[in-house]
Amino acid sequence: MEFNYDPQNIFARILRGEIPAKVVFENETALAFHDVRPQAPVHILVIPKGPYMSLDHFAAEATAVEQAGFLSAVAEVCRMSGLEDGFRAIANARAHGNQEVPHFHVHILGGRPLGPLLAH
Ligand code: DGP
Repeated sequence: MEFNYDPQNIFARILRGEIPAKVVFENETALAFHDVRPQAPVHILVIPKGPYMSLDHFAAEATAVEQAGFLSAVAEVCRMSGLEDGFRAIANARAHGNQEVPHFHVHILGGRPLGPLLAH
């Protein structure tokens, strides 16, 4: 599969500092910030700083350092957000995944019981 990253997507613009975000954590390879339309008491997005469109793109082409940095950011966000009772991590991809922003991101949701995985 060929991945064509759009550098004008909204998360690329957040990474360039062109639009603001409520950043909660940052390291060398990843950034975490509050989702603008929260769907749970905790709703944070973790994104890599590199130009990857989706989880499968990131898994296929990101370096080991980028992948480790990203997972480390996820761990730190969970630790700092009081998610001891649990959370859900969601990575939507492309049309069937209902992905709105074509820059890879993981939603970290929690702070209340989240119910079943999918609404039917
Ligand atoms: P997805 O469907 O997985 O691509 O979800 C994209 C999420 O990004 C959605 O929950 C709303 C959020 N979002 C969209 N635009 C912005 C923005 O400009 N700032 C922030 N913080 N979140 C955004």
